Amino acid sequence: MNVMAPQAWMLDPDVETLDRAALAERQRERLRQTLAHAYANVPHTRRAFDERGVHPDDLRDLSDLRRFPFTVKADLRDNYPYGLFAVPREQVVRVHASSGTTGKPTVVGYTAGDIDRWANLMARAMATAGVRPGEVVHNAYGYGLFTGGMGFHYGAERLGCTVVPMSGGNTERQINAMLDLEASILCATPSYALNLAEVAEGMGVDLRASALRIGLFGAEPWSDGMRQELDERLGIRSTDSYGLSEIIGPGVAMECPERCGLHGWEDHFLFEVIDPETLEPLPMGATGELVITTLTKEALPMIRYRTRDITRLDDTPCACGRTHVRIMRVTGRNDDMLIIRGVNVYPSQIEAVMMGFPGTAPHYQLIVARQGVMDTLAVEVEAAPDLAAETYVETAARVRHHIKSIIGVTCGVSIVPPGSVPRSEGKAVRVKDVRG
Ligand code: DLL
Repeated sequence: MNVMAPQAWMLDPDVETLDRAALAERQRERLRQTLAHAYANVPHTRRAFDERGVHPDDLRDLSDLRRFPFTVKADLRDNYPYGLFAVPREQVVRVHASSGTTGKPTVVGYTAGDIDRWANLMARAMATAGVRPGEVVHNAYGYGLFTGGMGFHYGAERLGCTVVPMSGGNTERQINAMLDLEASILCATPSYALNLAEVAEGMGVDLRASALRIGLFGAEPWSDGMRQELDERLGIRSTDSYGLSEIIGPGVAMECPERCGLHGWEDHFLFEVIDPETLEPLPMGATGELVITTLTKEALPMIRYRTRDITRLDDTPCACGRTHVRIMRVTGRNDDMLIIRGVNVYPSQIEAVMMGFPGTAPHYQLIVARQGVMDTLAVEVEAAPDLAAETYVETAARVRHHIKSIIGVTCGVSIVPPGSVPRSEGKAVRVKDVRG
């Protein structure tokens, strides 16, 4: 095999380029410790293992993990708020929570050691995207219970950057801060980054001429078309960042400048892809649901957490020299999937085909309704500022035909005037469900 020499600057070169056999050995050791820790300290886990007839000592090889039970979001909800913590609450120095769309939020916790490891991982991830010590990082991820703000904040500080802790909202003020403080790095959801680009243009500010050079975007699905749009309008190179609160927050996986998938940090997490129907692990490269086991978490170890995110893994060498497996861009979640007249559709697929369509702007919303027993989909997409109102109907017909020919789904399309689709300040709400 042609082993590539490390070419990129790395924060932890020894770990980031560890050969895959050594990485697996490290995972095996840490997995055994994690299983023992969870079994000894989390009653839910002990019960789940006992019911399945497995014990942490049964894990001899990484492949034995498939015998252990999954953890799902409902387990967190049923044990709300602290029931899955593996350490006394007094040792938990921080909690975050994810809002979820229904019912109670899920609460996640960190020991001081967890926070320290998270900061290191975030620093590594940010360096992977190309951020260097000494840069000014404008952090527009929301601060608070959401993990995005504080995750990137701690990582940037650990890397040796100057952090501007903006959070979301107050968009004009953000533009001025970006210019005055000479930010070279922007951290935000892609939908909020687009909002920033638009507001800057409205203020007559050309961010392409500013110090900005890299965007660290994530927390929601986004298409390559959206990436191109952001790169051009902000004059940056944007990278994708993936994570989820239940596992740690951001910092689970990060794209390097090669932009061919996100390096998942295998010294801290173990990744599997399963068939969501049979729940059996799939071979490397197959598309399915991502399942993650934490290997170093103290407060909230997670065993085989079903993320619901659809993706595939790639363990072939990356030109950057990192050996950690790549998680391909997450295009959607099992539970976001719409079934329209028998065709499975993810909102991000619609974005991918509409982005850059002549006469339209990159702002859209999907409306799911019900007609009899069938779900119906309507797409509202904004007109480009220079599109004449008389041509809205004709443009809508062209968009409808384009979606039908590429995705195979029939949907109503309407072109709406510029500015009428709500703008995002964090994670965009793409789907309006009026099924009742
Ligand atoms: O969104 C953590 C995060 C913050 C990641 C900032 C990246 C940047 P949650 O709020 O728990 O945590 O939402 C997690 O968001 O299961 C995915 O469905 C989705 N998601 C996160 N990153 C991406 C991404 C944070 N890069 C859920 N692409 C996950 C697509 C993503 N979906």
